[in-house]
Amino acid sequence: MGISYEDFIDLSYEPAETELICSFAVEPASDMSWEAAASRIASESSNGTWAELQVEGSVADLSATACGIDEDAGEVTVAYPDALFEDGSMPQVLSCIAGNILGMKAVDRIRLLDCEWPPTLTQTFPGPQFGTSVKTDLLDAPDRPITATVPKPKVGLSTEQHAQIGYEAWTGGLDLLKDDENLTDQDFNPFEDRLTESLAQRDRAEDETGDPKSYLLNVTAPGREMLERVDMAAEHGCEFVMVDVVTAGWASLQQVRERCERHGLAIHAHRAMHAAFDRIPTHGISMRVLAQVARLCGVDHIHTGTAGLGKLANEDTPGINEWLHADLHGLRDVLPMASGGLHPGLIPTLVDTLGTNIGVQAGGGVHGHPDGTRAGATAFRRAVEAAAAGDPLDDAATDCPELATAIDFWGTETPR
Ligand code: RUB
Ligand code: CA
Repeated sequence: MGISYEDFIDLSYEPAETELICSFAVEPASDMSWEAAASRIASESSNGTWAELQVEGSVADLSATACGIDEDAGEVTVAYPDALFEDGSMPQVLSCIAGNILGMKAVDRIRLLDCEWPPTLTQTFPGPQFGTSVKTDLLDAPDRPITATVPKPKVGLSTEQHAQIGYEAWTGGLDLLKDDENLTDQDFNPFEDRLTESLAQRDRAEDETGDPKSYLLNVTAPGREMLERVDMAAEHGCEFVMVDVVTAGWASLQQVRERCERHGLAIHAHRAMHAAFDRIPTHGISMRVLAQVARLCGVDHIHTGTAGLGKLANEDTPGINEWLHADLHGLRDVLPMASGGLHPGLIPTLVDTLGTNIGVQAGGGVHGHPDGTRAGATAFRRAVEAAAAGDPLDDAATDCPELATAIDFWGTETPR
C-alpha cells in the first residue's frame, strides 16, 4: 500500500483516549493550503516523509492524524497514537512532536502550544517526587508562598561571601538560598566548597531562628559529573538540587530525577534559555509545554514567570501555574516559582494574581535593599506574609521598618 500526505489528515477523526493530542499555532507557507500544511505536520512528526512510500503491514498504525483545523484561530490539532512513543523517554517524545516540523518549509511559523497527555503515556514518566508538598514537609510555609533569594552579583562572589549572604538572607527571614543559573563550579567559588560552607551557614541559621532553612544547590554539569554532584549534595545534607533544565537537556534531567529518588532529594528547575523556544509568540514551543515536559520528567519546582510584573517577558503565568497544580493522571503537582525583577512592592499584586501555592524569589529585590541583604530579606518575607494574609503592604510596614524602607526605595514599579 502507498502512504502519502493525504493519509495523515482526517478532519472527522475522533482521537482515542490513549492518544497524545497536540495543538499547534500555524502560519502555512504562501503556497500551502491549511490542509496541505496540517497533513505535513502530522506526517513529519510521526512516520511520513515528502515522498509517497510503498509499505507493508501495520506501519500506518503509527501515523499521526491531523484531526482539526481552526483557520480563524490559526491552529491545527494533531492526534498521535500511543505506539509511536517509547515509554518514559522525553527526548523521543519531543523528537516527534517538536522535532523536524519546527523547521519545515511548508509552514512559515509553527508553535507547539499545548498537549493533552493521555494516561498511558503520562504514567510511563515518574513526575515529581514531592511537588507542592515541599511547602509543608520540608519548609514551614503551609499558608504562604515559600521565599528564596539568589545572591547577586550572579557570579564572582567568593565562597565565603556567598555563604555569608546565605546566612544573612536565612536569618533575615527567607526559606531558601538559591544558586544562580550560571554559577556551577568556577575557580572563584568551587562547587564542593560552596556546598559545605553554605550548608554550615544554613545549620547556623536554623539553630538561631528555629525555622527550617534550605539550599537550592546548582548541580548543572555534563553527564556523569552532574550525578556526582547530586550524590555530593545528598551526602552533605541538602534537601534540594537545582538543575538548569533547558540548557542541561531533558535526558540529563531524567537521569538526575532517577538519582534524586535514591537520595530523596527534590529538584528545583531553573528554565534559563526557555525564551529561545517560547519568546516569539508565533513560533517554537510554548512555556506551557516546557512546564508540562518538566513535570513529566519530575521536577518539584519550576520557574514560570511573574505574570508580567517583573523584569522578564512572560507568557500566561496564571494558566501555566493552574496546569501545574491540576491533576495529571496521578502524577504529583509542581510548585511554580515566580522570579525575575521582584521586590516587596510587587508582592501584593503578584500574590493576588497567582495565589499562595507558589514560591517567590528575588535577587536584586533583596540584596539591593539600602540597608543590605538581611534587611532586604526581612522586608521581602514580611511583604509575602502580609500579601498571603490579605493585609495591605503599608499596614505591614508600620511594624517592619525594613519593609517601609524598601517601599520608599522601590515603590511599586516594575524594573527594566
Ligand atoms: C532573579 C534571576 C533569576 C531569573 C530567572 O534575579 O536572575 O535567574 O528570575 O528568570 P533578580 P525566570 O531577582 O535580581 O531579577 O524565573 O523568569 O526563569
Ligand atoms: Ca538568575
